[in-house]
Amino acid sequence: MLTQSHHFRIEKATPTIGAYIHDIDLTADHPASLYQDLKKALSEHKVLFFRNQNMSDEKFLELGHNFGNLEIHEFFPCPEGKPEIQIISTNGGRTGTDRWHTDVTFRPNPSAASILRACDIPPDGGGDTMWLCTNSAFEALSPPIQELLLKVRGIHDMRLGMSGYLDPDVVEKNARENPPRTHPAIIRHPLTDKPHLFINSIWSGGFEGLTREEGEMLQRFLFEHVKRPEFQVRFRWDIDSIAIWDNIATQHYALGDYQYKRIMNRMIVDGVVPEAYAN
Ligand SMILES: O=C(O)CCC(=O)C(=O)O
Ligand SMILES: [Fe+2]
Repeated sequence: MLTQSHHFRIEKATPTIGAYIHDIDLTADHPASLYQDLKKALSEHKVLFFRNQNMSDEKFLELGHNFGNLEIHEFFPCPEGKPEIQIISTNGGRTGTDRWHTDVTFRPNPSAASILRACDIPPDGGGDTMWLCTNSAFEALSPPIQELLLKVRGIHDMRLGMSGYLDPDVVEKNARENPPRTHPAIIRHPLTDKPHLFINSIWSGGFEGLTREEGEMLQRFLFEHVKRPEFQVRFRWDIDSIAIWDNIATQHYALGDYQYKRIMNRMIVDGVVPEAYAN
């Protein structure tokens, strides 16, 4: 059943994932029912795209607070006095986020949602972001592989994701505060109850109970499997575009195909400890 709202218009981006939200000004004051409708649309479409949303940092924070409690992130700078906003500034090439991932799965309770705003983007294109649906990725696996994955927990390790991208001292300090932990390989989405593949190519480091060789083989297969275009959507940014994604239900990939200072602002909304789909 497709969510309809009298507050805005929804246009699906693909049959699987993504929706453009039209006729909405996120800087205006809105009733709680509008945010309820947006959250429903987010559960259904997994990533929502908005254009022409010119706003101050204060308005951006207000938007974030309407989605939940905002978290502070370990490694990004923030605007003066606004620790809940991360400034993600890149110049293209290997940025570290040009790998399929779910944000902060090294945490006990990875974020429920992320909100990203384009502040400056390459003028001639490039720097698109892609998302994939981890429920579709799970459903496309054959039943014996699903059964295996339903029984195991994946290891998530901050050190694996950050090594080579950040100053080694920063990696060490953060890794000490965030030791490796496990999450079920297939989680139950807390809002939709659907099964989602919860292994990603930035933070995942094998499986509890499998040998290293078995884990590496299974992971390599899953990292390839999620790359099927049928699971994905790609968004071309304009300045003042916003994307809001359900972090648990998706993975994303920021393309590094530009040579320009690209500046994004992001907020992350706190989530719950993921539960196994089958328990
Ligand atoms: O810069 C982007 O498009 C996305 C970067 C990213 O991985 C994130 O914001 O979590
Ligand atoms: Fe990310």
